[in-house]
Amino acid sequence: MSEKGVFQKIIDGEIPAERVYEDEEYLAFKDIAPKAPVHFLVISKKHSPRLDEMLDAEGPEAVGGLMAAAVRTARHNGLTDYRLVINVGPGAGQEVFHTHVHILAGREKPLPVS
Ligand code: DGP
Repeated sequence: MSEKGVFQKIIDGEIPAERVYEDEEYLAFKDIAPKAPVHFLVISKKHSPRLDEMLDAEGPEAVGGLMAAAVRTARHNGLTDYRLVINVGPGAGQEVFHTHVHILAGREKPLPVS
């Protein structure tokens, strides 16, 4: 078993995060280094390292479920216009290997997240 990752520690309450949405399967919290006035991260509580591996291991329902959780997070926080970003792999800027969706809002053109 590999060492517990930072997002798993957030799920388990071992490190603090400002939670903005949560249900049985998903958790969303504020990014520690926001790239826009609103910058949330949405994760599944079931760990998968990256989006392509999530698809292979769990199927398209898991990918769709994560995207739906991102939309619910946006709605829950009163957002109507926002950008969703998923970095897949280190070459694309992925630094945390627990698949996550960035929600960026509050700026006309949010900066890239890597
Ligand atoms: P990515 O580059 O796509 O893997 O994005 C990882 C994001 O995770 C990055 O924007 C910063 C954020 N992040 C890293 N560590 C923590 C943490 O301990 N708490 C919170 N809230 N966010 C974190």
